[in-house]
Amino acid sequence: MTERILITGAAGGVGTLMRPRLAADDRILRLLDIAELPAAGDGERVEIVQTSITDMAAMEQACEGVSAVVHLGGHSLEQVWSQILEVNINGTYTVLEAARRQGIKRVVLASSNHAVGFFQKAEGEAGDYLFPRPDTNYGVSKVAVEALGSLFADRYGMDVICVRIGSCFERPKDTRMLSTWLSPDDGARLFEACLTTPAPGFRVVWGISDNTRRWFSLDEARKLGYESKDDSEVYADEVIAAHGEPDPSSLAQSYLGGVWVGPDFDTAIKEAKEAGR
Ligand code: 15L
Repeated sequence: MTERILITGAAGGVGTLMRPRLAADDRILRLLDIAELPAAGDGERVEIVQTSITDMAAMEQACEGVSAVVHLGGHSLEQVWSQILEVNINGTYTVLEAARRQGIKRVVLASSNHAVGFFQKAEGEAGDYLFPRPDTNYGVSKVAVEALGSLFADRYGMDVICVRIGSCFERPKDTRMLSTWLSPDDGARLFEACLTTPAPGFRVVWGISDNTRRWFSLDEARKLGYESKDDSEVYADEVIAAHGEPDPSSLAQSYLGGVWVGPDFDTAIKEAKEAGR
């Protein structure tokens, strides 16, 4: 039987990387984004929906005939509070509620390392279910995303898996990413595990590759059946040649959230200055 998976934020960085990798013969990908998406390629089994994740009627329609949702939509970087509140927090509520109304049983939510960014690396390997310690408005939204997922799992018996993604790019871009990298192929393996593992209930797992320098636990992700096949170490020489040896005293190396814990990401103060307060 052909299944239909809805991917929100399909035009974004992770969505674009997942589009070819989550394709399967017995699957239609319904790709949703507020931005324009590339049309279906030759033989590609996709449906394109251009709408906002904050539009309940549109999301209910987008959830029709869908067996699971991979929710990647929302701002992927720090933003002013009003944007984070509307797009990331209200948007996630809307996706979950639309899914519930359409009887969808499984939702995979993109969370982030920035939900726990103020934890120091010196505190040891970051375990699964680390208590929230967000580093930014964006980080707070990811905590809220997880809380919403928990609510919908407990109250409505939905399976909701929150993936605290490290850094999902084609290749690690700096020395921090040698620790936080999730290769696109591993990302697809992890999302497949999230979609297929039997009756997970509510889970919070790290989304990273089995990097030699990784800071995060893979235990809970492995329990879902995820097996990483990649390691950022193959890029270590070229990354270090370009960026220098990692400096253990830098923000990038001492906090899980890296430079996001620093003053450049203090959005409230920036907003106040802009408003002349
Ligand atoms: C994230 O959550 C962001 O969406 C992404 O752009 C990266 O900055 C990543 O975290 C990271 O920490 O590397």
